[in-house]
Amino acid sequence: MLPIDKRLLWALVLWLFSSTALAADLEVENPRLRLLPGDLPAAGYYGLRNTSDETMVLVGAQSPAFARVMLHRSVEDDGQVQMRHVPRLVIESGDSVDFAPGGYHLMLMERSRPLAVGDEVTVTLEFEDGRRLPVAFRAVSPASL
Ligand SMILES: [Cu+2]
Repeated sequence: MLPIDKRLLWALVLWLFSSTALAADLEVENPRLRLLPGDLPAAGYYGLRNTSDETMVLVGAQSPAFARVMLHRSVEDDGQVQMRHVPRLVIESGDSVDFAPGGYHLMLMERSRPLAVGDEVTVTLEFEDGRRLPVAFRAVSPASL
């Protein structure tokens, strides 16, 4: 037997198991980050499919490149488009949600470093059951959307 701390080994096995299980349970399509000039908030768009047999509840996200990340939805109210904070987004088994202009989006505020078109930014999606899904977003210009 190798002199490895058993608890450490066990933690590693659990971590490997949980991260591969999550990757198999959710599919992320075309993750992209729309950059606006200056320190205006960036918007995160992607498709998210729940391929597991459980209901998944998205409750937030965070990124090392931004101080704050929120789940938003653009809604039209009396002819005016407004953004609302979405505290919980339920995705039933087999369903998918499209984060796209004019609907659901991630709002990423207060950059912690300068960003340019083409940069890769990690955004970690957070689920109600404590699961975390890191996703690599590509920064794009608003004109490309
Ligand atoms: Cu927003």
